[in-house]
Amino acid sequence: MDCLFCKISSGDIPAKIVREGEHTVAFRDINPQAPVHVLVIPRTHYADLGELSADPVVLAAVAAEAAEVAKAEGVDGTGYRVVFNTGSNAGQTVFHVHAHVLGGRGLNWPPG
Ligand code: IU
Repeated sequence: MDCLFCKISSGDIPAKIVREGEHTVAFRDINPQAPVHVLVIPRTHYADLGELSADPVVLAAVAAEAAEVAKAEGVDGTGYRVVFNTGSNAGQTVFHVHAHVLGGRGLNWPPG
């Protein structure tokens, strides 16, 4: 399968890796929308949150890793946002599920 995030996970395409675990890889977004903008992906390919939900172990690993990234990046105290854009209305552009971890500034609500 020709998937960019699978290639980042396997190391075939370089990325600014923040943390790696058994089930997940966390790397800096190439086009950051906040001072901290890290993507957490599962190593296994799932297209979106709906597919990932069928694997509760990996789903939990992605959620736990998002929290660990926030801690490691020093934004757990001030607050951060975890976003799964899912489908076209939400603006999902890469169909290997990823959690955006955003922080380091005030984040507006509701999002655009
Ligand atoms: P989205 O939720 O599917 O819209 O998010 C995809 C993100 O992947 C987006 O924020 C891009 O900047 C980011 N990204 C990346 O970090 N590296 C890449 O090579 C590509 C996209 I293509």
